[in-house]
Amino acid sequence: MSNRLQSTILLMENRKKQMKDIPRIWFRKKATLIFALDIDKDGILSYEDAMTVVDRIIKSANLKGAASDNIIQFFRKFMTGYDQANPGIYEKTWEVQLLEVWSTLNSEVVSERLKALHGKLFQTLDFNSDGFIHFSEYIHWWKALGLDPSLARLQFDYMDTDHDGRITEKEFVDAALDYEYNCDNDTKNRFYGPLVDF
Ligand SMILES: [Ca+2]
Ligand SMILES: [Ca+2]
Ligand SMILES: [Ca+2]
Repeated sequence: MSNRLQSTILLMENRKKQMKDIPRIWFRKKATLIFALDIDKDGILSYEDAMTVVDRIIKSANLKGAASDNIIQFFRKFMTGYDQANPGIYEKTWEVQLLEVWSTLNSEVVSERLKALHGKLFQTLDFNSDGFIHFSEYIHWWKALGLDPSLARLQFDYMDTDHDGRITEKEFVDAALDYEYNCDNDTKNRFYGPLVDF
């Protein structure tokens, strides 16, 4: 057996073992996230996918000026930043992307970055910058991901922990971080829609 083949087999076995270590619920949540954002369903979360989401939001919410610029800037910066931090990540399959995310999840840098990232996402989805995401704003994000609009209210109410009918930045970021970290099998968090099963 050639050395190259041997190391490929080793790598695949390693990967299989690593996959087994990941809690199934976490795996399902992240797979759901990737499937939702992988707009062209080619198995790879790419820059083009992200830009399609942006385009859909701008069109459906009829965003103009600063609101439209903010969302373009956010996704552009996020996708290029992610690519710089993980060179070649977009050429990798979602399974490999997931393993990489899992292996870095517990670092403090990553959790701070996730917090900041979702804070910014909140700000871009708060189209009128009044400090709250109202349901009328939220629905555009949900629809842009190609999710069933009739399920949007469930997730909105889940995030709205003080039940005042609007989402603050803290409520949004808490829900996003819960989605990243909580491995409770009964979680009701559907940040990226109904969980995929496989
Ligand atoms: Ca894709
Ligand atoms: Ca708002
Ligand atoms: Ca609230």
